[in-house]
Amino acid sequence: MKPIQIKEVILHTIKMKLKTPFTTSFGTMSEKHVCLVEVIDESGLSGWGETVTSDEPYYNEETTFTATYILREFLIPKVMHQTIQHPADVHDMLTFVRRHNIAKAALETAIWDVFAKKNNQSLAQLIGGKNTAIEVGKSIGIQRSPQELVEKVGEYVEEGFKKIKVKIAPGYDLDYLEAVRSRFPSIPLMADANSAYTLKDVAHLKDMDKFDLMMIEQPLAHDDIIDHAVLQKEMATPICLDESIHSLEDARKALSLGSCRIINIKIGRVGGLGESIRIHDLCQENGIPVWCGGMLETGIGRAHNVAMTALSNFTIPGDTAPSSHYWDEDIIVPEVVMEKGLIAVPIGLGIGFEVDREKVEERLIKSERISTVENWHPIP
Ligand code: OSB
Ligand code: MG
Repeated sequence: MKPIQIKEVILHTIKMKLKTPFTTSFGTMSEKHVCLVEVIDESGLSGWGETVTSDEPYYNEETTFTATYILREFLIPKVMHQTIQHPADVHDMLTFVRRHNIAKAALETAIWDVFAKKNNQSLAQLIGGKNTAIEVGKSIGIQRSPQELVEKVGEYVEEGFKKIKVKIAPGYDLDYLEAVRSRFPSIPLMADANSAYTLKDVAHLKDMDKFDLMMIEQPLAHDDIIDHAVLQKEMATPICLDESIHSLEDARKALSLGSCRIINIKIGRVGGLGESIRIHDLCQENGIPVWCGGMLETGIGRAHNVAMTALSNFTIPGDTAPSSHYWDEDIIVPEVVMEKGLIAVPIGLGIGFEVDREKVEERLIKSERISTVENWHPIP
C-alpha cells in the first residue's frame, strides 16, 4: 500500500445545534462545538475526522477546546511531515500523550480516511469490513414522564429502528422501563445509566432483570471494572461497558474479571479506529459481541462509525441513527440515511461522503491552518 505524508492540517471549529436537546444522567445538551480535523497529504488529498467531544467534561475529561489544544500543540506536530506506512501505526505514535483519546481519534481517523483515498479503497474495505449494510438502534434521552418516553419509543419502532436504548438514572428508571415494556413486550430494549448507580443499588438494579433487557450499559462508576464484576455476578441482565473501556488493555482486563458480557466501542473513547479494531478482534476471539456507540456526531464521525460497523463482530445494532435525527442539516453529502432500520455501508473512497464546505463555513467559529512544526513543546 502507498504510504502518506501529512503536509498540512486544518482545524475547523464549528458550532452545531441539535434538533432536540439530549438528556442523560449528567445533564442536557442542546448544542456543541466540534473541531473538524482536515488532514492534507503530499498529493493534495483531504481526510476528515472530528472531535466527538461535548463542550463540558461530563462524559469524560475532555472538551472540544481541550481536544483542539492537544491536537494543535502536541498531536499534529508529532505526525506532521512523517511518512506514515499504515494508519494502524498512528495510535502508537500518539501514546507519548497520556489519554486525551478523543483528540487522538480525531486526528487518527482523518489519517485513515486520507490513506484509504490514497489507496483507492473505501474505509470499510481497508479495515476488512464485510457487512454491506448495518443495523441501527436509537438512543433516547431521559424524558419528562414515562408516557412521553413510550410515545417516543413508539415513533422510533415505527420508523424501523432495530434496537431501542433508553437513558436511565435514579428516579427515571423502573417506572419508565415498566411503561415501555408493558406497551412493547418484545422489542429489543436496553438501558444506559451513564454511571448513575453504585453497588448500594444492587437490589434496585436486580429489579430490572424482569424487563428482559438486552443489556444495561455502564451502571456503575465511569472508571470502574471491579464493582461491575461484582454486579454482573448478581444480575441476569448482561452488563455492557462504555465509559470504563479506553483501550485494548482495559477490554482485556474487563473480560478476564467478568465485568461485562458486551462492549460498546466508541472510536473517540478508545483513541482511534486502530484500537477499536483491536478491541473488536479481542472480543470476537472471546465470544463477546460488540456494538458501535454514538457521541452525537456530525456526519463525519457518523461515517467513520458506519465504516467500522462493517466488521463482523458488530452483531448488535449501534447508536448510529441517521443525520436527520440530530441536525436540521448535516455537513456531509449525501446525508446518512436509514431504510428499514439499515444504513448502507458506502462504497466510495475513504469515508464515502463529501464534506459540504459551504455548510462548514456557515457554522464556522474559527479555522487554523498548521503546516510547519513550530512548537515550543519538545515532542518526544
Ligand atoms: O453514553 O452512549 C452514551 C451521547 C453522548 C455521550 C454519551 C452517550 C451518548 C449517547 C448518544 O447515548 C448516542 C447517539 O449518538 O445517538
Ligand atoms: Mg453510554
